[in-house]
Amino acid sequence: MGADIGVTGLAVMGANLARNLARNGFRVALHNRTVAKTDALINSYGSEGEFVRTETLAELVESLERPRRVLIMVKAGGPVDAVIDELTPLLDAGDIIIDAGNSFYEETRRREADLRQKGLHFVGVGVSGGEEGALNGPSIMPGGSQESYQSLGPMLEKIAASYNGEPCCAWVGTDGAGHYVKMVHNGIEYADMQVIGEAYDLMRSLAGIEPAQQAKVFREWNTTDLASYLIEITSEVLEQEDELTGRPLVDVIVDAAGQKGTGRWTAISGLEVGSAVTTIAESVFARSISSQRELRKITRDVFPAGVNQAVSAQEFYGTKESQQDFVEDIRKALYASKLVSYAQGFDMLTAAGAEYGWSLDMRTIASLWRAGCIIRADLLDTIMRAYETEGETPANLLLAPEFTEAISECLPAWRRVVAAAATYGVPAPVFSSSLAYYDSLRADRLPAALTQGLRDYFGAHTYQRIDKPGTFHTRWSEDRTETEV
Ligand code: NBP
Repeated sequence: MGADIGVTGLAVMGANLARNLARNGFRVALHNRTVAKTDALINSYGSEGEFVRTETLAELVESLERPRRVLIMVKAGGPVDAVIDELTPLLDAGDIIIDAGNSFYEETRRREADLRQKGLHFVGVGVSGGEEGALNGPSIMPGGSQESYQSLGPMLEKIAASYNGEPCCAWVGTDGAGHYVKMVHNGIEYADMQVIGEAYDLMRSLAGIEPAQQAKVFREWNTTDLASYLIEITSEVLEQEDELTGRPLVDVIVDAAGQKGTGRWTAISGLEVGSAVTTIAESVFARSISSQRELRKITRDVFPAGVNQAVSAQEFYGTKESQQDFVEDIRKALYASKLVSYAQGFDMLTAAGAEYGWSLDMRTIASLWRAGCIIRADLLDTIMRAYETEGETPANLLLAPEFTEAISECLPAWRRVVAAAATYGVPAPVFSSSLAYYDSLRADRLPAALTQGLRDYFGAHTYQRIDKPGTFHTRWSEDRTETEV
């Protein structure tokens, strides 16, 4: 009997996915460029299920049932192409190559089109949940052809996380749709972490609440509509004491956030598909600024930090209970900003669906993120409800009744927090830009009218009028009369 699936690339993610497949009763053929990794996996976990050891890709392909399914889990970029190039001549029409790494969706689209010509299915699959998710049940976002999902879907659904008995895995759309959805997931993840970071910073800088005490605050918040995996683990990180110094661990960690690229891709794609993902982009920039440590040091010497920050929330609010009020305000600002980041994420999915011809179902996408992945949150149930009624999809998530209500509820607090941050010089880029996004969407008039006038002045870019159809230009350098063009 041949193996049900082959996995090539047995670093942490591939090894854990292979184990997950085997634990779920699938016969899994294993391959890794460096054979020692294959042996290490079999030696340590061989008893978990049925594994077939192979040393070459030819052997891997040889060991599989037809249609063959080969899952690639190697480093994104060149290595994926290298493996595909070696695999392709070994496969037959109808076989399926699956790329479950964090590939850029445009590369997935290119690879899919290329392999389709050769009669092969290429399925780009977004996998979220890190190492632990890969082993015990990740959130899985497959793209590729619907036909390939017939063969692959049941396997993926079996190893995926489940939420109320429903698998967090469903076909999301053709070619690169799976990797696109995963990319947007990561963009939202960047924003989720940044809003949590800003809440922590404001509580610390303006209300003097120490990390251990904040751990309790976040634990409490995890019982509110903010309930989510990231809020839960924030309390664990904040209460951790450094073994070496006895200080809160968060105080000895270098304040420069790393990034592997998916957040940046999300921001770039937002620009490309014409979706204003300001909150997500701002989160990416916040990480970039954090990493400019030398520039930050020089700037700090010129404009010392903390000079205007050493104020208590009492000064800002002027009441005795102000610290508690301030914390509640921050919770609301966090929630409202989080809603904006999800609204932007779904807005860009809608725009990308139109751009790339994917029939993305927003309700399904929200359902996939409810378990197994990093952004799992109670909020996703509310988002699903917003997309529940067919034909009544809100133009923007903020316009779904439950969100409209929540935003109105949070708004005064949100404004107070952004004002406090600006007044006392604590950076809160995402709280502020989310609020600006909301205010921009609801403004009666935007200064874009003036922008259009300026563009017409220096570049004859023309403008439209509010009172009649047509395109107009004012002869700025001549007699300043208007012409219709
Ligand atoms: P890595 O991204 O560290 O890649 C290591 C694997 O790639 C090894 O198996 C290595 O083989 C193989 N490889 C490389 Br490098 N170049 C190769 C080549 N030219 N030909 C064949 N194999 C090659 O592994 P990972 O951290 O397990 O991640 C795998 C994928 O999953 C990535 O796309 C990653 O972004 C994505 N992902 C990771 C996480 C996470 O939490 N780590 C979460 C979600 C998605 P070797 O052993 O011979 O060097």
